[in-house]
Amino acid sequence: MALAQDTPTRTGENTVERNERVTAAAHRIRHHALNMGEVQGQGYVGQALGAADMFAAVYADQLRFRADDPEWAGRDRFLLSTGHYAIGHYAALAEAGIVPVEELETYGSDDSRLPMSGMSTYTPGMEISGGSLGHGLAVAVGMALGLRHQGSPARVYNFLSDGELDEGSTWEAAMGAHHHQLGKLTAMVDINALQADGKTDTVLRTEPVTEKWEAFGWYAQRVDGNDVGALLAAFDNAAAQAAAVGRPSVILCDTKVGRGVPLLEEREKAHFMRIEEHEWQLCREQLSAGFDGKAER
Ligand SMILES: Cc1ncc(C[n+]2csc(CCOP(=O)(O)OP(=O)(O)O)c2C)c(N)n1
Ligand SMILES: [Mg+2]
Repeated sequence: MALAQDTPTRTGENTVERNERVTAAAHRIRHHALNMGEVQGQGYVGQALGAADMFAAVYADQLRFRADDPEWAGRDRFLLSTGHYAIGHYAALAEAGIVPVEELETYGSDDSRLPMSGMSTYTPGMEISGGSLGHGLAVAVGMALGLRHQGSPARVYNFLSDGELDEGSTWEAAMGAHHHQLGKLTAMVDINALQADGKTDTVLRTEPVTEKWEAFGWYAQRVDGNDVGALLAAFDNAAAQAAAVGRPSVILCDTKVGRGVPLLEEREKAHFMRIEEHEWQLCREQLSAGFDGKAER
């Protein structure tokens, strides 16, 4: 069983080993994402690369799940509100052993279990259908309440985008989570400073983001979302400082669209990328060179 686990903590692992293990998982997630993107020749590849470290921190370190039983009642729930980030999530599910790696090449094809936008009815491990932005946190709040009612120890994670902070429903849910003292709820926001219509601060200015979440009663941390060590430390802090007192946590992650592939990091039209046939191999080479420390950054 690949990374399947009932308890995320690996005994005997030191901080360096933990960081290296999760960083390697993030690297494989990025490779999977490029391979999936190539199937269609285009897509939300930049988001998957940007958020790969977040997906890796969750799937390789935090979540309790059983790869051979994705609906195991005791599992932690990971809710992807941003259906268009499905490439990143499928790559993480493959890394976790929930979806076979070979299946990734069916991405977006007819009859595939991996549609272009995340849908719970199609994909094992996909808890919600998330294409309509701004709903994931409310579902996560309801799920966390329901699990608590059942006496379940399971935790709930919601992955949001910075565009979802434009939605009033996100903030209503944030108030509800605080009101109900949902200490087992963790939100992760991918602040890639980008939305479909342009840069986030030109579409709708949401800063100062950390202070807003704090004002809503959450334990809020802002980290470099492409720094695995910082992400893992933030999860540790959240568990130590918020969960025990019944306070929901949010980890605000500054990420770079296309991270790890310089060719894509520089793209102007980054929300939905079209990548030429000859560029995919170059992308993979740049990714590997960066990981092996051969690229100049
Ligand atoms: C309720 C809702 N409104 C509008 C859209 C159309 N839409 C799809 S992606 C997107 C951008 C949202 O921002 P973000 O998720 O931060 O974009 P990214 O970082 O992926 O570029 C929008 C407006 C949608 N899916 N749902
Ligand atoms: Mg965004």
